[in-house]
Amino acid sequence: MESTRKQLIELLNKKDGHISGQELSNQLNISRTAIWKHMNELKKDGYDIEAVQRKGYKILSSPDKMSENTLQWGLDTEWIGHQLFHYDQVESTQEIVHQMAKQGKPHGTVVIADEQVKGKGRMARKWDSPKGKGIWMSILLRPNLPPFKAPQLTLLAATVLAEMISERSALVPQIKWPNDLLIHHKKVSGILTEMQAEQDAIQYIVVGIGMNVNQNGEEIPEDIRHKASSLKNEAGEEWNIQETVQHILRLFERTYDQYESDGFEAIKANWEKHGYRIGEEVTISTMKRTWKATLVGIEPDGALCVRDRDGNHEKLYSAEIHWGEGGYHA
Ligand code: BT5
Repeated sequence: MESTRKQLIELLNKKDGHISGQELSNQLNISRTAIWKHMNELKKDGYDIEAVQRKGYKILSSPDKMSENTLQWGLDTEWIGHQLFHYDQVESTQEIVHQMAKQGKPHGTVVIADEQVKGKGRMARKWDSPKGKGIWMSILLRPNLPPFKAPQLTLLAATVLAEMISERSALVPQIKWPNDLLIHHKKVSGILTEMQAEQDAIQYIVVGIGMNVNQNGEEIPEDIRHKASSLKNEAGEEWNIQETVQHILRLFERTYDQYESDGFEAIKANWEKHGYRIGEEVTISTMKRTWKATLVGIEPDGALCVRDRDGNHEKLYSAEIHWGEGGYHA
C-alpha cells in the first residue's frame, strides 16, 4: 500500500502536466478504482490534486511535510531547538524527551512528531494527536530554579502560545487556568509540564505542547467536539505548521530568557491579560470543600488567586474549577 502510494506520487511528480488514470493504472498495475481511492487518500493528507477530464491528474502542491532540516532552517535561535528531533509517529513526545534528558541531552532539546498514538494529558488523560494536523512537541528545560517555581513555566508556555496566536491572526486567545488555551471558549491547546526533581533542585523539566492546528470540525473526536477546536476551525483558514512551530520556539526562547533575567512579573501580567474569566465568579472544589469565588489573578509565585463572597483571598495550587453555564467544562 505504502509503496504503491510512493510510486504514484513519483509518477505524478515526474510528469510535466497531467497524467491519465489509465496510464497510472497501467504503470502501477492496479485498477482505476484503486487509483481513485489513492487520490482521495492523498487529498486527505494535504495534497492538492487537480483532476481534468480527458487529461488526467496533476499535483498542484504537496503538504508541507515537516522534517528536522526544514524545522531548523531559518530558526535563528540561541539555544532552543539546536538539538531537534522529528518523528513521523511516536507514542508520546514526552516519553522520548524524558529518555533524552536521562541521557544528558541539553537544555532546549526539542522533540516533535506528526502523530502521537499515546498522546497524554494531565492525570493520565488522553490527548488526541492526529497525523499532520497539529503541533505535538516537547521541550527539555534544565532551569536553575527551586522546584516550587516549576508551575511558572506552564504559565510561561501558555503566554507564549497566546502571543503567537495573537501575532499570527486576529483570533483572541484566552488562557484557562492553569494550562488550557481557548478560542471562542473552546480548547485549542493544552500544556503538560512534567518535572524530575531532587529535594530542592530541579533536574529537568519537560514542557509538552499540544496544539490543534488544521483539523476540520469533523476531525475533532466526537466526544470532545463541544469543547475542543483547532486554529483552522476558528480562523477559517489553513495554518502552516512548520512556520507556526518556529514562531513558538522563537517566542519561547525570548520569553524564557526574559523570565530568567527579570523574573515572573512580566509573565504574570501577560497571563492576566489573556486570563479566561478573570474578575468573574466560578465554583471551586478542592479535596476539602466546594465554594463560589471570583478569579482575581495570578500570584507572584504562579498560584491562582481567588476571592470568596466574604472578601477573603486564597491562593490555589491545584483545584477543580466549575466554569458554569456556557463556559468550558473540563
Ligand atoms: C492537557 O491535558 O491539556 C495537556 C495536553 C498536552 C499534550 C502534549 S502533545 C505533546 C506532548 N506529548 C504528550 O503525550 N502530551 C504532550 P489536560 O488538561 O489533562 O486535558 C486533557 C483533556 O482534554 C482530555 O481529557 C480531553 O477531554 C481533552 N482533549 C483531548 N485531546 C484533545 C485535543 N486534541 N484538543 C482539545 N482537547 C483535547
